[in-house]
Amino acid sequence: MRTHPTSATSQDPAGLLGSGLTHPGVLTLAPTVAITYGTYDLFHIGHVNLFRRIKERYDVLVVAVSTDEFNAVKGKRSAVSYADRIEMVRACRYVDLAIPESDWGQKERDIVQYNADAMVMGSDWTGHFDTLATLCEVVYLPRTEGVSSTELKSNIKGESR
Ligand code: C2G
Repeated sequence: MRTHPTSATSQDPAGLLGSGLTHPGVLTLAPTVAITYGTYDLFHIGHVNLFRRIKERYDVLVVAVSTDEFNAVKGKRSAVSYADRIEMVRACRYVDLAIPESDWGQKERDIVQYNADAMVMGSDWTGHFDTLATLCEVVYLPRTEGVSSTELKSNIKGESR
């Protein structure tokens, strides 16, 4: 936890940082902020586990959900629309704020805008975002084995049976 002077408004874009901890003229403990990125197609336990593990380490979780247009750039096509995917992420109790992810370069901007202490991804992205370590902690957490949107899709199509 960081200590922080009371005037935290410019660093509190979503009113997450100031809640209940600030008293005029008193040094406050600013909550720690983590940000993560993904498609979250066919929202599953692997996504939930990642969010839960992040909230076990940080006070505030900001999740950037890839738009359908950005997924096309990533060469991915999701079964569930962006509008529904971000609503499902928002409905997860571990998530404090969900925003759109629309390009590879937005991470640097987001880390500064949300005053993030950490950018966290699952271990399948290990090493991919180390350059962000100049701005904040870069953390790769173990993936949940045995579940993925791709596997779910092929199960549904009955391909694996
Ligand atoms: N994940 C996990 N366990 C699984 C499946 C996924 O921990 N069984 C994690 C991934 O490691 C990732 C997050 O869930 O951190 C979202 O995964 P995807 O929706 O597959 O995200 P992806 O399309 O890889 O997009 O800028 C980064 C990209 O947006 C990542």
